Amino acid sequence: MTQIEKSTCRSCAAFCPVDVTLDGGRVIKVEGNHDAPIYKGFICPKGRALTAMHNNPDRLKNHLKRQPDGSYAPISSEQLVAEISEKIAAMLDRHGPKSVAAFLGSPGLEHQALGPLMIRFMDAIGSPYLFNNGTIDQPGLMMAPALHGSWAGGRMHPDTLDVFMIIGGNPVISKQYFPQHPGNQLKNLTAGGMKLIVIDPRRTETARRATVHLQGIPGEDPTILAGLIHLIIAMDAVDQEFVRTNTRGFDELKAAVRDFTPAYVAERAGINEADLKEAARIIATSPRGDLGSGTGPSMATRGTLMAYLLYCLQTLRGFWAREGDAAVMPRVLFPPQEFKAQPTPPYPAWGFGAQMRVRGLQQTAAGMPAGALPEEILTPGDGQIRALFLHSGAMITWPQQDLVKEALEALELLVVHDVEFSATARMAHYVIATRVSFEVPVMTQLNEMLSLFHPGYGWVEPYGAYQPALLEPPAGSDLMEPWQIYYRMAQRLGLQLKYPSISDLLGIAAKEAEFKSEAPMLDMAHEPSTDELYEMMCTGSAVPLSKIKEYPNGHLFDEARKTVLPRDEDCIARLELGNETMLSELRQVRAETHVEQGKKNPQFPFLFIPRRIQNSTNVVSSTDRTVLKRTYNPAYMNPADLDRLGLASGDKVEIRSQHGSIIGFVEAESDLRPGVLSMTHGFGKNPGDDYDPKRDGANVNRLTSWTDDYDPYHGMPRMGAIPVAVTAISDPH
Ligand SMILES: Nc1nc2c(c(=O)[nH]1)N[C@H]1C(S)=C(S)[C@@H](COP(=O)(O)OP(=O)(O)OC[C@H]3O[C@@H](n4cnc5c(=O)[nH]c(N)nc54)[C@H](O)[C@@H]3O)O[C@H]1N2
Ligand SMILES: Nc1nc2c(c(=O)[nH]1)N[C@H]1C(S)=C(S)[C@@H](COP(=O)(O)OP(=O)(O)OC[C@H]3O[C@@H](n4cnc5c(=O)[nH]c(N)nc54)[C@H](O)[C@@H]3O)O[C@H]1N2
Ligand code: SF4
Ligand SMILES: [Mo]
Repeated sequence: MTQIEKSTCRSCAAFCPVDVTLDGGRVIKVEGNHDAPIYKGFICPKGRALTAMHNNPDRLKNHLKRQPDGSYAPISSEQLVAEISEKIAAMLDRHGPKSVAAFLGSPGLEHQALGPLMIRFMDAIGSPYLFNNGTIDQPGLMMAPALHGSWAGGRMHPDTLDVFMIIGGNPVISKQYFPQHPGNQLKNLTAGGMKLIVIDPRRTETARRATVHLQGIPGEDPTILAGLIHLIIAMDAVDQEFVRTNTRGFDELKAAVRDFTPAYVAERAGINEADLKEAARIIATSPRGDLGSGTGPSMATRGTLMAYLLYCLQTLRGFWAREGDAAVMPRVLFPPQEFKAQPTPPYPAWGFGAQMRVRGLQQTAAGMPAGALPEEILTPGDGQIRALFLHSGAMITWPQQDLVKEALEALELLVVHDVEFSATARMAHYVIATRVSFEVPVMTQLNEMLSLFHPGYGWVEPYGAYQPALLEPPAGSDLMEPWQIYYRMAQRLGLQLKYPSISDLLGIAAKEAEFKSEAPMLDMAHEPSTDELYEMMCTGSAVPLSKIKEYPNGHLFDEARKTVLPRDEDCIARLELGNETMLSELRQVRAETHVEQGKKNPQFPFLFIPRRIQNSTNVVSSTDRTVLKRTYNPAYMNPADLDRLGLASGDKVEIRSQHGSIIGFVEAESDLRPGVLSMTHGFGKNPGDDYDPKRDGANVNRLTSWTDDYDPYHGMPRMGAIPVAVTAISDPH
């Protein structure tokens, strides 16, 4: 007997509603849910691949423990918890709380109780070493509001925009911005008159819809943004009233962009001056707009400056929601919040919280610097990290794979949770086998939280959804949900945990304060269910979780809608246009030559840039492989460059940076700017493992280094605009 149940795909943060066809407890089909609001039934191939995920023959059904000879043997849940707890207790005793670290990667999306329990556990042992992907992703977007301040009224509603500009993001593929069926949303918005400006070295799926596409040199994003700000000021298009009432530092900003003339910017960034002016004209003449950014410019270094300038440009045009506007992203599963047409003042971006021993890095508004983690593990002495709870595909997704391997090997205890024996799981002392999507209840709170830190996530409208777990894990399996390790360790160590709360996941002082309430204590005698934890996490939410549960298709909750209120009479907060650290970095940009910034030289004549692909999210799992078009990640290059090198699509090449090299297969892509090589991450294997580049693809993180041009505050290294050389490899046949 087949039945159709409602659920949500968690394979990326778009959280598409799905119809799951079950046959006797087995998933046989996953389709888009056409009864759900906003999404129009959309799912991508990864959503359909959830069938394969649930029937994955390689799935881990038992926890694993590494044996002295390096092999792995099954271990029961009880034994696993006992052994890990014992080791942690001894370590805390001997080396103190800083010896234990935890890292939360994207699997936190699939397991929403994981992050909150992890925070509470780390809190209880007193370790500040709680890391997440934020500092190898788009940390600038968390630093910028700290440096500039943010707008308590939120952004303008997409349906009301005259212009949307995206710099180095590709929503059609990534769903970052317009997450609910982005292709369709962008089509409708542009058909309705919204102008789209795209800044990207590649003519992307998104750029095809653009009115203006600036196909600039990778890494020149601060230059282009400074040029746009220069033009907006020169065109007298600054929203004077808005700037007078709400900002300070205009004159400093104006002076800092003075020499970013259109001619200079066009020449340096490799774009057409007329196109730059047209982009500025559209922004200048649009009454309503919004500006977004993606991973491209973030990875090209200077991501914080890029994000800061983007905020400044947005503020100069007054592109923030005004009194009386419908507030976007009103709270649904968080306590209600008022939106006001006034600034939220800047707050510290760095200079607070835990200090690391590596390269002077410290806690920031974007979280603890993940960039210091491997070295912190490898540096002997007081404060050395000896145990790591790792919830990510670090062996593939972290920069400088060889150093990551060395660091993970140096740990006394590495605990990884996974659904298969992945590259990262292969490094662990203990692998916690866990439930997969439909075996876990799902709700929309985490994505709502993401929208507080990154405007490209969450729901513009008050959408909320919850669906229960649909399935039991396979018979005979012994699994844990990843949060359970923290609860059970706490039990064994006699620690009292507080109620789980997701809001301090990123450890950001100012944002945290917003939600800080007296957290009650968890019952440490009776382990809660995941559903009970969700209830706790939603305490005081604008819409009670019980109400959300009445709508299996998800729902727009009109009662959660908010209108932007007038400015408080006593509000004196101002947005900062003249942050001295940012403007001095901008002056430094202006003082250098483009060649210095890109570090391009005759030995490394191409710039390597990141991109994402539709059919996998970050690490390519065996489930993703069922929908991948190719088994490897092609090295896309402009056909003219291939001609010059005497290469044709499919040819095998060595791609070399100053840090390492990979084997790739080139592919002609005329949409790519000449001089640029574009390749996705997530592929490859561990050093030393049986490896075939055509079958497994290449780990592009062998081209990166943690210390290459790293941000002095959050530590994110260069992961894009990497100078590389490309040379043909002729295989003997
Ligand atoms: N299908 C799919 N969706 C995903 C993911 C995935 O792996 N697959 N990953 C998820 C994650 S973790 C994230 S963070 C988001 C990211 O979301 P996005 O940032 O939108 O991701 P990309 O699609 O890689 O878009 C980055 C764009 O930047 C361009 N670019 C590269 N270098 C530069 C540069 O120096 N300057 C400029 N201006 N542009 C540049 C690239 O050509 C590319 O088009 O996507 C999420 N969604
Ligand atoms: N060179 C380069 N490196 C990058 C990026 C880039 O663009 N270029 N992007 C960066 C960005 S933006 C991000 S966010 C990070 C992402 O980095 P990660 O967070 O590491 O990426 P994911 O692929 O989402 O993580 C999936 C990993 O978790 C394992 N896993 C563990 N538990 C579960 C589970 O319960 N369910 C599932 N489905 N899998 C589980 C999977 O086997 C896989 O190894 O990578 C970063 N690294
Ligand atoms: S876009 Fe694809 S992977 Fe992301 S939630 Fe939707 S169906 Fe899942
Ligand atoms: Mo990401």
